[in-house]
Amino acid sequence: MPITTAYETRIDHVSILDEHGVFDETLGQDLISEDQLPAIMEHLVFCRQLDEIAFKLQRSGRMGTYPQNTGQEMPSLAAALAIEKADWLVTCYRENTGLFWHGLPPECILLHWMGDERGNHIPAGVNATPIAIPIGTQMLHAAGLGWAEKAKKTGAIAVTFFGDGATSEGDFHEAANFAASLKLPVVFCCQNNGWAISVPSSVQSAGETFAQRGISYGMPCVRADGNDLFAMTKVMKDAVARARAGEGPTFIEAVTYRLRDHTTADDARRYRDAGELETWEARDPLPRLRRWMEAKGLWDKSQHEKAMKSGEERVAEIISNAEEIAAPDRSEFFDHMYADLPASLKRQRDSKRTTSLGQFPEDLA
Ligand SMILES: Cc1ncc(C[n+]2csc(CCOP(=O)(O)OP(=O)(O)O)c2C)c(N)n1
Ligand SMILES: [Mg+2]
Repeated sequence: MPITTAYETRIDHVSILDEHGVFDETLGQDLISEDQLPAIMEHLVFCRQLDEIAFKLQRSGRMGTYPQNTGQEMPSLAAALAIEKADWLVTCYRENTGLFWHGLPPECILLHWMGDERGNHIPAGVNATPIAIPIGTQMLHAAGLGWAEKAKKTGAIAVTFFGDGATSEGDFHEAANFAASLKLPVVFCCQNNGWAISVPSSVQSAGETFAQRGISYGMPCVRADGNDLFAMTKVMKDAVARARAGEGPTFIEAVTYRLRDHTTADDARRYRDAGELETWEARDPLPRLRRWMEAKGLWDKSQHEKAMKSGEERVAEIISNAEEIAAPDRSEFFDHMYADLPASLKRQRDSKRTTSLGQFPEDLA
């Protein structure tokens, strides 16, 4: 038989709570405890409030730029629910819900987008990396972290997030190949939100799915409804268990949608169809979860109002913490460059002058 099948595969699509409120009891059973759901909903309400206020801060000149997370809250939150404190979240910039759940102070994110480098100072004990703006770099960091944890035999793993556009970067392919070949404890989660700024995902890749990008590296691949917290939690838990058991990485494609502009420097109305937006607004992950929780008696209007009020107060406090941080001293610029600062730089630090501003007076003597 000259022609045989060299390879065959199948990619599953996982959905548990769909946009019509239908819940798959078999798959959804015991995924997230009912006791935990009210705290999750409070968190989601708070994160969305922060997202909307961050937009307004930028519009009123109090923030440089900001990429809204609205609509994409579930994938990273599911990761945070599925991992342990010692595990790593290695993200790009639409993963606030997961980062905050994993312990990152929200002030860090605001400071980052306000242009304050101290936003990238992750507190000790929070295993997260600074959000990555150069597209794709973080996937390599996740492979490296996974490799280090494996070498140290800690049992900790790394979950990395990236967009559909980022899968076209060489960095993705290097990280995926490295992690799969060495069976590293890493989870690759692609948030396919339909767009890479103005490039639709249909132009980004000729493949039917982004999930299949992991196949060539020998990773199990799965697609899930990225607007369904339960589906995302299931695929994350499965992938985390594989990584933890030493079985190597998994590729997850979370099918979701960016309900706002790419960043505050964008106007998506210029390239995006209003009808498409409307379709995805009906799939908004927050009202979907809220309706289901209300129907199950796990949430009600008064709890929602309370969450909105406490969320507003918390957001206000976080903004004032971020805005009232004392400006850094110029000399701090030198503190992180060298273990032992060379004499010429010590001189610049102490005089607050560079030779380009003219010679030092003592040299003229
Ligand atoms: C290396 C690099 N190239 C280009 C850019 C400019 N840029 C910023 S976001 C973006 C699109 C990213 O799309 P995707 O990966 O789908 O993420 P999304 O913004 O949709 O979440 C581009 C090209 C960048 N930040 N870094
Ligand atoms: Mg995208």
